[in-house]
Amino acid sequence: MQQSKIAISRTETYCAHNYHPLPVVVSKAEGVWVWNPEGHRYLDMLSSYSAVNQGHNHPRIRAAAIDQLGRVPLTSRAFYNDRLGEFAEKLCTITRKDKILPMNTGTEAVETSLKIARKWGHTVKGVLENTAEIITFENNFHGRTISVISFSTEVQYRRGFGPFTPGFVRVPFGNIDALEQAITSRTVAVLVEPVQGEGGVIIPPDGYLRQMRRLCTKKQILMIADEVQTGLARTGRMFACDYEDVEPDMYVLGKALSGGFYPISAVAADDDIMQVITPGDHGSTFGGNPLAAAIGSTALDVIIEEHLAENAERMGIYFINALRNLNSPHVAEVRGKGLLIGVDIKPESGVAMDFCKKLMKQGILCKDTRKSTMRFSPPLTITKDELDWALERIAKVLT
Ligand code: IF1
Repeated sequence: MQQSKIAISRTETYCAHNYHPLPVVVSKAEGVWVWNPEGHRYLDMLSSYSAVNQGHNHPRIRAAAIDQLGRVPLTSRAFYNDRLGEFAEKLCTITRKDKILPMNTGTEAVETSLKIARKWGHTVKGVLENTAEIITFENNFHGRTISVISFSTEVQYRRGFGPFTPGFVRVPFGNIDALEQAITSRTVAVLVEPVQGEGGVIIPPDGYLRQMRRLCTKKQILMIADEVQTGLARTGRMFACDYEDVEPDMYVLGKALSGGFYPISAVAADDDIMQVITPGDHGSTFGGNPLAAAIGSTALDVIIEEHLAENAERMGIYFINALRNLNSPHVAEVRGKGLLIGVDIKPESGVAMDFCKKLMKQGILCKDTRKSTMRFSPPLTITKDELDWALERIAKVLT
């Protein structure tokens, strides 16, 4: 435990306490498995918050990264590079959009989509400058910047960080009438997570996204789908919107866009929207760099060629049914879509973190959210045998 203890104490001494991690140190990772410095193996059922859908350290993505590192990692967008075009074309094909705007973190891509929506509202829809409104949902999570937490409903994410950015309206998630009533002549967009991840794996009623799509089309409002966490096969389809055959006006992507090797994010939209951005309007030092493009291009290949969406759907159904069949006295509800799964712990049984700590002792890593929900989101490469290995241990803790 010596090396782990040293790693933890140095991190606590020299790193801001903006997280309270489980007391486990990961020093090696491959596929669904991670190891601590002392050689203990754990099954990772968080997947770095869905950034390693392809499994940790995927060899093909690693090879692409190493190859590009030997050429040129960063050029800035002041010049072209020979990798971005290929990555952009591949992502346009997958999203069925005309263009992408490459950024680095998910939050940056969310901010980018908000800027595009506001500029589209002012220049195309004709909303008076500085009056644009964007509708968001209670229990949302879209990142940590000041504008994004301006529309968060989580007290802790906002406490002490004001004043907040105006122009955002919040309505209950899943209620189409509340959404319709919140629309005004100044509304330019709706920002939605097709499944609310941090909110506790909240799945909206069937047809909700389709109704939202119809309403946005009718009212000339942009539908922005934040698929940073639900996208790229996590819920059993390439995008969670695919379950309802909904085409949002903008996709916001991140996390698994790199397979966990590098911060890569992007906004995808058609020309009639993306054309509002002209040279110099927006950007970032690392956005669209050749290393990110090389990694992202291969990360997308892996998702498609290894049929990760199909596996996520099949394994998700198996896993959810097995969790329900445990009939645990501590579990109030098991819900999920693909391998984005939430298990609600009954208040009388304690908080979800208590069970995450017990699972860690059994060699399984997962995370709680909103105190009462355990979140299971293993890499989408997981096999039935690996799930059975996990279920044996989860049964010990939950029954
Ligand atoms: C943390 C949550 C998950 C996201 C959606 C944008 C972003 C995220 C739907 C921003 C990021 C991460 C952030 C991380 C923990 C994790 C998380 F618990 F915070 F909400 F996954 F559920 N849209 N989610 O889920 O992307 O800037 O982080 O790349 O902040 O603690 P990012």
